[in-house]
Amino acid sequence: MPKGVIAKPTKEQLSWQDLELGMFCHFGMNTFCNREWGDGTDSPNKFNPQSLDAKQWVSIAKEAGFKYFILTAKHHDGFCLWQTNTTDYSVKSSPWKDGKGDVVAECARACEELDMPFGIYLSPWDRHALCYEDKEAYDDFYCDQLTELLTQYGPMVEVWFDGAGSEGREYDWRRIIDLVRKYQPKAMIFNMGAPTIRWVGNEDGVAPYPCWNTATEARQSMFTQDTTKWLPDTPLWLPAECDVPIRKGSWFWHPDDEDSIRSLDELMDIYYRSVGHGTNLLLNVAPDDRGLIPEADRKRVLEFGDEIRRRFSRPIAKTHGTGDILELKFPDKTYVDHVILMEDIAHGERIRAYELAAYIQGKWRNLVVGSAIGHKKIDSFKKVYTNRLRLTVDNADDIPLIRSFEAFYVGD
Ligand code: FUL
Repeated sequence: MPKGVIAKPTKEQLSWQDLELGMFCHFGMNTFCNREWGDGTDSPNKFNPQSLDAKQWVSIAKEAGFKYFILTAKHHDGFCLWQTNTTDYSVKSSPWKDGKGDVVAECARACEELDMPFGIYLSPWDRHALCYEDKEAYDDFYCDQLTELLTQYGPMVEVWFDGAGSEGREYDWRRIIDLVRKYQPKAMIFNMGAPTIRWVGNEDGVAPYPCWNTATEARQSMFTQDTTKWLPDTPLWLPAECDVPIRKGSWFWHPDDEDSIRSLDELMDIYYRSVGHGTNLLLNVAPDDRGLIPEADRKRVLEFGDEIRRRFSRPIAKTHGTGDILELKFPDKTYVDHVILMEDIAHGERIRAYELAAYIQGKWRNLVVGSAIGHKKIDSFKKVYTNRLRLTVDNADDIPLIRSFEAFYVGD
C-alpha cells in the first residue's frame, strides 16, 4: 500500500462536513418583483413583507433536520437586507418596519434561539452600486459590507461567495479572505478567493461519483466553463457543496408556481447523489412576499426530512474498524437494501476502491463495487436476505479507517 502525504481537513471542515444538510434562503427585492435577477433599479418601496417571521423559516429547517441556514444578505441587485452604512439601497429605505427592520438580524436571532448555525451570501456582483465600475472603490465598498456582516451578527458557519455575474472580473480576494479569517476564522469560505469548500459545478444539487475531497480547481459559475483562480494558500482538502432550489428553475419566490416544487422522489434522488456521494446539500427554500415560507414548500421540506429519518435513522446493525476487511453481522437473517459507509476522514480520504458483499446460502455474493467512500457513501441495492455483510477495501492510500458501516432495510 503506497504511503504518500495525504491531505487532511481542518477541524472546522470536519464539523462542517458532519452537518451534511443546509437550508439556503433566497429572499430580497426579487421576492417582490417576480424576478430572479433584479437590475438594481427597483424601488425600496416595493420591499414590504407584512408578516416576515424568520423564526418560521429556521423552525422549518430545524424540524426537517437541516443543520445550517444561509441567507442572501445581498443578491446581484445590490439591495441589502441589513441596516448597512454603505448604501441607501437597503431595508432602511423601505416601508418595512418604517425602515427599522433588519432581516439579517432576525435570521441570526432565530438561528441562535434554535441552535442553528448561520451563514450569509453576499453577492460580489452588484448591479446597483455606482462604484462597481471602479475596481478599487468597489473593493472598499464590498469589504465594508462584509465587515458589517461578519462583526455584527454573531458566529457564522459559512460565507457564500457567488461567482455569477463576476466572470472575468477581479476583486481583491486577498483582502476579502483576510477579513473572513480575522472576524470569522471558523466560517467555511465558498468557492472564491481562498475557499475551504468548493462548488460542485451545477445547480441540480448532485455530485458526480466519485467526488473526491481534494481539488485544485472548481467551476466559477453557471455561465462559464472557466474555473476560479484561487489564492496560493487555498487548502488541498476542499469538500464540495451541492446547491439546488426546491422549486425547479427559481431561487426566489414567484407567485403561482407551486407546480415547480420538486417531488419527494426527486428530493430523495438529490439526497442520494449529494450527501450519498459524500458532499453537503444546500437546499434552497424561498420565503414569499409576506415573508413566510409557503405552506406547499413547508410541507415538502418536512416530508423530505421525515423520509430521510424513516430510511436512515434506525440501522439494522452497525460497526466500525480498521483494515482492508470489515464484517457486519446481524443476530438473525433479515432483508437489507442499503448500506451507509463513512471513512474517518480526520485522517484523510484513504480508500480508493472497495466492494460490498452479502453472505447468502453459504456464499459471498457481490452487491456493490465502489471507489470513494470519504465522508459518506450511500449504497442502495436490490434487497438481499442475509445475516452477514462484508466490506473489502481493494485499494487505499493508507490503512483504511472505517468510521461507520451501517445496514438498512428501507423497502419500496
Ligand atoms: C447563482 C445566482 O445567479 C442565482 O441567482 C443564485 O443566487 C444561485 C445560488 O447562484 O449563481
